[in-house]
Amino acid sequence: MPVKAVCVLSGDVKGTIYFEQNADSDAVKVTGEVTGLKAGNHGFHIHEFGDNTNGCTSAGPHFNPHGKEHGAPDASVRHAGDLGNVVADAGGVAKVDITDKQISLSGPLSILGRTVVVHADPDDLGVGGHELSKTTGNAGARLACGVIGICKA
Ligand SMILES: [Cu+2]
Ligand SMILES: [Zn+2]
Repeated sequence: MPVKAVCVLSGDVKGTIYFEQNADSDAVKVTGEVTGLKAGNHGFHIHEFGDNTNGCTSAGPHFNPHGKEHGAPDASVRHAGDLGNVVADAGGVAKVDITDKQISLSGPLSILGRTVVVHADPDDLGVGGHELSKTTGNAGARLACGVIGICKA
């Protein structure tokens, strides 16, 4: 049986993100849609805490169980939560279709109970040369967030 999870993003920017992982697989499939964005790239991460008491701020930093620097999804040095960018079209809609092996829906790398954050700006994937590149990708404000919860398999 696969494990499935869902995250509802709310705010001016909205979306629903689905997560699915087969029992025998180390890959998590991340799909869904985000609307209400400015066209272009927007940082898309798993942040450490499933705490939205003070809005998206209380979700804390990027999920980083290995104590690494921020990076691109395909880089060897990255936070587990670094899923890169989603790309919004001219209508402000970003389709999400990511497969990632550094996150999981069970065990020590589990993202259940953590938060998805969509940012105002592009994630520079750690190579932008900004003082924030190696921690946040300089992705700017947190436009929308939501806690990742278990859903019916
Ligand atoms: Cu983020
Ligand atoms: Zn990161």
